[in-house]
Amino acid sequence: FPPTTMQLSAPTLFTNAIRRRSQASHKGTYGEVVVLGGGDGMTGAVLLAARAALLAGAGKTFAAFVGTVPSHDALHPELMCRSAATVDYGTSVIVAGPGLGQSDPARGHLLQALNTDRPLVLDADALNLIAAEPDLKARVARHPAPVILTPHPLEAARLMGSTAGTVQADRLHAAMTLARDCNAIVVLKGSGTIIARPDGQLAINPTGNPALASGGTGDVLAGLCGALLAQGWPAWEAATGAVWLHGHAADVLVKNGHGPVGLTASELLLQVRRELNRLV
Ligand code: NPW
Ligand code: AMP
Ligand code: MG
Repeated sequence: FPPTTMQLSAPTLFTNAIRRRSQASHKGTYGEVVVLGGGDGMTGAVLLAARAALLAGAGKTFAAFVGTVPSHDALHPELMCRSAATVDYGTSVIVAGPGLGQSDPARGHLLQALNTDRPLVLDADALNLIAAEPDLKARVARHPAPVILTPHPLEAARLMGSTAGTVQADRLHAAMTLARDCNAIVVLKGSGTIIARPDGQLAINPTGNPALASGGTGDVLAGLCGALLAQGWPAWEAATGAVWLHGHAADVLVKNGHGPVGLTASELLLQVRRELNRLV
């Protein structure tokens, strides 16, 4: 490893960001998250990310839909479902991309999010849209607030004009290059997720297992990053903390017989809540 690489073997890289809840705190203390996504046919992705943000402690969580807006989330009516056309980003952390799709309206709503001064977590189709337009990538690099990108290897390859095979052949190099080019924290997902900073600092996450190889787990990670940012965690701590907790929750679930076969993203976000509460 280059000298700046750290193993995230214990949650020490982010424990300084963990705060006990003060007795007099209220929902305003814990921030707001807006998850932008939910194109038709992918309502689940935005709900999973928003539920993850809710269960990881965000004070208020909105799910903003590019497609048809459900009246509410029957499992979590705490979530506020809005049309992407009317959502107010105000003082929120924005998690853009889960199930967003790559339609013209999706691109327009992403642009609106990029034009705010809010912290951003960009995942899935937000990354794919940015990969298709150099101007959008340049906007990300100029964003006035922290940005966390959470690509899987194919999304990283699209951003770099490369292939997933090339990214996987030198994951440290790919994560470091993307972090520098996008001036953002990059979470290059997959076994041994790498978290890279624009200044060259790298961390390798040892938690997680193949139970995570199922649809929706990445959406949970994006929502979790957003919730930690909303609660005031600095971006590096939010990214490393989210990745460690997400993998650790999956490890505990497998140990208890809920995987590796058939673990769902919905079960994962419940376990993430338990593991986060063990740390606070
Ligand atoms: P392969 O198969 O090896 O060639 P896509 P997506 C590769 C939403 N979702 N190591 C792999 O390629 C998302 O939020 C909605 C190596 C894989 O087939 C997005 O908006 C859900 N390769 C949208 O769907 C639940 C890896 O990438 C390909 C890799 C599309 O996102 C599901 C897939 O990438 C989903 O979250 C690894 N570790 N990981 C819902 N319930 O609504 C991935 N690959 O084509 O970008 O599609 O990731 O499914
Ligand atoms: P996505 O591809 O966006 O759904 O994200 C999948 C999530 O599961 C990411 O956090 C990956 O790091 C994680 N994941 C998938 N497969 C594995 C694996 N074999 N070992 C550890 N983590 C994995
Ligand atoms: Mg994904």
